[in-house]
Amino acid sequence: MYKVNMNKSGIRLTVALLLLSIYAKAQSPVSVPGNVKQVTVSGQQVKISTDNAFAEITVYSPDVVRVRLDKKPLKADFSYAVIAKPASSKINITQNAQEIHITTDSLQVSIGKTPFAITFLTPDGKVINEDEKGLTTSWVSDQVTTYKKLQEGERFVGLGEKTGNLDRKGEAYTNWNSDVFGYAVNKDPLYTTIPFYMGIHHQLNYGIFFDNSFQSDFNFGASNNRFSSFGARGGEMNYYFIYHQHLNDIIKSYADLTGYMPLPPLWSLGYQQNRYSYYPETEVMRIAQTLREKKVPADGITLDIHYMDAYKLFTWNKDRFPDPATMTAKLKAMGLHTTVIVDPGIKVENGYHAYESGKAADIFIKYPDGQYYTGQVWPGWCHFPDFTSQKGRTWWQNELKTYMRQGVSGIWNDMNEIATWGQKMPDNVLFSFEGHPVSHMEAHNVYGLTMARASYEGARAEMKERPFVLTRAAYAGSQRYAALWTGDNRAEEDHMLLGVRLLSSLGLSGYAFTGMDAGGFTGNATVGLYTRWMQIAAFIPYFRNHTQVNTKSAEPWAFGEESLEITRNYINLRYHLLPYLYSKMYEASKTAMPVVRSLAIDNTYDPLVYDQQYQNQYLFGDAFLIAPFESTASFGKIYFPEGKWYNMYTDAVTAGKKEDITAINIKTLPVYIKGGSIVPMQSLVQHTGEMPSDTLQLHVYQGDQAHVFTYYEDDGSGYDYEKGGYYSREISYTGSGRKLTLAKASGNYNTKFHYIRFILHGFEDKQQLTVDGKTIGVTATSYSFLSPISRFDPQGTFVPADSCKVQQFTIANSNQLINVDL
Ligand code: NBV
Repeated sequence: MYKVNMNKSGIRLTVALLLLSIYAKAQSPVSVPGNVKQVTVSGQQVKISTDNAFAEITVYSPDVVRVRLDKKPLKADFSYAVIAKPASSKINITQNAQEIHITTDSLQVSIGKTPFAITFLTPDGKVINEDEKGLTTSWVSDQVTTYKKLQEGERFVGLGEKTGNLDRKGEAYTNWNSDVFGYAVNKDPLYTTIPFYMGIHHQLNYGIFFDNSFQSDFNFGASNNRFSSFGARGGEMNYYFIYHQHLNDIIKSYADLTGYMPLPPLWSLGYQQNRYSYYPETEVMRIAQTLREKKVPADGITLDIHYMDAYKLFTWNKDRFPDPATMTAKLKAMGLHTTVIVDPGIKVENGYHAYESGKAADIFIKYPDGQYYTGQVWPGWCHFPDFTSQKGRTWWQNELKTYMRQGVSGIWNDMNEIATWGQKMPDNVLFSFEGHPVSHMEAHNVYGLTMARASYEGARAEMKERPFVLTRAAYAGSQRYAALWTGDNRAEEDHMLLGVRLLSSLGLSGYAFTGMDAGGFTGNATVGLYTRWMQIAAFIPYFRNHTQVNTKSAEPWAFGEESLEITRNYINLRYHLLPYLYSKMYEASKTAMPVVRSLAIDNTYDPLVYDQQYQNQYLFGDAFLIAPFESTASFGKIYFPEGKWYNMYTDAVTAGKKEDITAINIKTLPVYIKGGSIVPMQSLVQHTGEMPSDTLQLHVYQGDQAHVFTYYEDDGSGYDYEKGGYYSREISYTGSGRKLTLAKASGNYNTKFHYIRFILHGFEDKQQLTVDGKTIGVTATSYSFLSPISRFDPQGTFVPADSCKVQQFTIANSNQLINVDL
């Protein structure tokens, strides 16, 4: 206790200041949490009340900590994105007058008490991420934002399908799923909301997933040098902080929270032919036959809105498609799967069965006064199913049945932002949110996710095989249900390159099964652009060619013979690569490692990877370095990150950490293969239902670094793999140790490959080598990834494609441990 000595005027001054501060506080349009008043620790959770807020800090795992904060007591927990629960972890929580301290095996959290502010630190005390002092988290009306100190040299990657650079430093973004027909290359927002990004500074990496479905805003030091921030126009501050040393582990932790993609059916990794729209049936069959006649391998044909009767969902236009079941069966017999587009708008029309059954089941979204919301889209005035209720999803499944029974294999969810002719949908429309009604403001960004969920769960329940589900709108977690494509791009060179960056950012944000409209949706591609785009798309998981109504034909044969030959070459290569791609998709379904893999994942601290002249480069899986350039470029500058890189066509080697200029021609996309890589390939097939030869070609690239490739195979269509019906084996290469080991195969599926042909790149010439202690003869031959392109050589002579000098040998596949001394 101490005594305060104050005269009267002093007391008056103090009172005046106090009143002023109370007044100022009452008047401030910005409120902050203030000082910590009460702390309750229970298990892995700390509950805190401050002067103006309520907080909850929960340890989800040693590397993941969740922060919730609101002006009101926190509501019951609910999320469409997060499926994880906190895992019991070894932690220690202490507190003193200044701070509350949480320690896990991987990180420390320090929560300052005066005022409330959070700092995340490494176990040895380095600051990974901290609230910007003085700003921390604050509210302006209902809008809540958390401000983080901008660290020196900090970079930001991720945030899903966002335009701009790979490094998002200096940019700001908004999340509000939007229908953006023919969007500009710098447009924001686009169709999806994936509020997850990673920060990189001082060799430290962290992830922040801000799980709030209201319209949200991110600022990565855009026109400010003080903070990065994330906030939303309603709801609570609710974010997950993830810390790992490597980006791939951060992405995996994010997927542990929000889920992994299901293993897609093999056919969906084949080439898929789209157009807005193929009709009538004879046209669909003509396309199918031409694919086969022209020997363009393909696995899918997609029907856009004109298959319906007056755009009414769950109907067929009987003049155009008199017998859909027979047509899908004929297509299937040709090795082609049918995907149909579905839009959420259900036409308001008495007697139309989906309208009537929707009303009877009471599944359409309503205004607060109980009247159905009516918005305009393709069929005219429509009601929209509420996919945020089980009732709505069950109704959808019931309607979807018709398609499944008619032999449809894929469901393409379009316009699910919700798009209502580009108009703003009213904020006061209500959604169930699984029985806790919310307004459109909170439901908008998850509508696409819930529709994708309804389609996936509905189709899966009605089919024996795995469905292919595609979505345009999405929220974090949509990867559990659907592949995603980047909507209505333009047939322009910069759009092709933007598309690559969108997919690479989606990959950094836990979305591995992605694609774009190769060739461009709006407008007409030049021959060069189309050809280059199809080459790139051959190295993208969802390989789709699509174009807008009233544009020129855009099938591979529509751009002349030379383009056809080049495009076919790359589609062929894609089919050769299916064992590699399927293994990588399997890996993505288990680890969330993207297949369009940003160079930032493996070379996080290499500044050149973020350089704008190299930021379009990516790895396809872990082996192929793709360098996309405009079709008009005759020279290109490429950055080779650390490692040893083989030109895919010639095997010429470039050392890593090097910038290089290369001549480019339209016949070949610049592709390089990393030393140490293992690439399983198969013989050419016209579709995935066709049996390749029984020899697996195993390409091995000499390199100094050790590498493990997990080979994965199953029936490609059903769910037996979940019960052991798969064939998997680890193939390890020791790098400088020069040993290659194929582990004993696991699973009880019989591989279709009875022989393995080893194709060795970059190894010294040997006539023989040792396999399992026995000597085996090796043949020096040449190998070419593409077939020769001949007809268009100016002299009219046959020009063989570049070929690699390789060494080959073949052995019977024993499925037992195989040791090769290279
Ligand atoms: O259904 C028509 C199109 C579709 O082809 C496209 O892929 C979607 O992104 N859809 C949008 C409706 C509006 C097109 C102007």
